[in-house]
Amino acid sequence: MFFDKIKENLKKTKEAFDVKMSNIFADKKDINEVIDEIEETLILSDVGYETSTKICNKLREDLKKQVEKDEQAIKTLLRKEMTDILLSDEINKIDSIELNEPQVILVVGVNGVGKTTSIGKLTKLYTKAGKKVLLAAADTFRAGAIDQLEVWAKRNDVDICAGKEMQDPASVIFDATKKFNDGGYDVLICDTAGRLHNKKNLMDELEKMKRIIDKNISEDIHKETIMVLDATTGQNGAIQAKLFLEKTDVTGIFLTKLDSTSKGGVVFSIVDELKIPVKYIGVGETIDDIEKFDSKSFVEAII
Ligand SMILES: Nc1nc2c(ncn2[C@@H]2O[C@H](COP(=O)(O)OP(=O)(O)O)[C@@H](O)[C@H]2O)c(=O)[nH]1
Ligand SMILES: [Mg+2]
Repeated sequence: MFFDKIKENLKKTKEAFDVKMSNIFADKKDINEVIDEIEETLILSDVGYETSTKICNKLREDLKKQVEKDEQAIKTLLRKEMTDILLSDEINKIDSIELNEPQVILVVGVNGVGKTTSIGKLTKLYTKAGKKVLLAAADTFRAGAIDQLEVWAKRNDVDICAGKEMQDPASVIFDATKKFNDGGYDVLICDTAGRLHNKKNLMDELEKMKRIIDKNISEDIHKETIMVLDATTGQNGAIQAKLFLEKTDVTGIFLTKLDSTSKGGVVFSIVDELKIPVKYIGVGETIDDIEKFDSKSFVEAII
């Protein structure tokens, strides 16, 4: 079952909520005490202080209005409040990636978060949907990064525009946009470098790549900037994300490594604070370890 698979994939994240939640309800306590402990559990699961408080304040309000206050009733309300955080109006306004639209995707994020791997997974989704995909290896900072994307291109049997080590990444993007326009492709996915030690350069580089995409790719073609975040870094990842956001218009998040972290609660604070939707989650290292993010199933899988 799809749902069981999500649960299994999100095992660590689920445990972080589950075990603590059942302990809360194990001994009979005053309702306020229960909610205080839920709040603490949320904070410990990396939901973030402000977001946890927001969820629990709403929960208190909800509970005032209803008579049922047993474990099941509280959990149902909690699920609703947590789902609402992920589906707030502002987020709904942002379009989600449609597999059917022709599009150009710029993938950004710091080193090691899983950019290249996630591109490999996305490529499989698009090719499975019958789309012709082109990859651009614009992480020219190390030769290894280009080779790594080439391996994913081979695995997916798609074309790739690969630059040389230390080539200006913007020139790789330039070549890729040209090939995309001339070659009848549906989707172009661009890998980028993520070294943070030279932040200004990195941000300037990203801006330049975006300018080239905007200039060379027709307005009718959908453009996305996907920021990849590593869930195991919890609240630090959220801070990292803010740095990128100062400079780039990120349209969606790919949250990786949710299979191996108890800090999956970070999804809630990211969406609540940054107002950017999580579009995909990574739940392992292989090509099929990707899920399209769905707020309701996510919440139901962890609580
Ligand atoms: N467990 C797990 N590992 C992942 C996931 N996504 C990526 N990785 C691993 O994270 C490491 C860094 O990935 P890479 O794609 O090279 O990151 P990049 O530097 O951002 O391009 C690799 O060992 C990947 O296999 C995921 O969803 N789950
Ligand atoms: Mg990489």
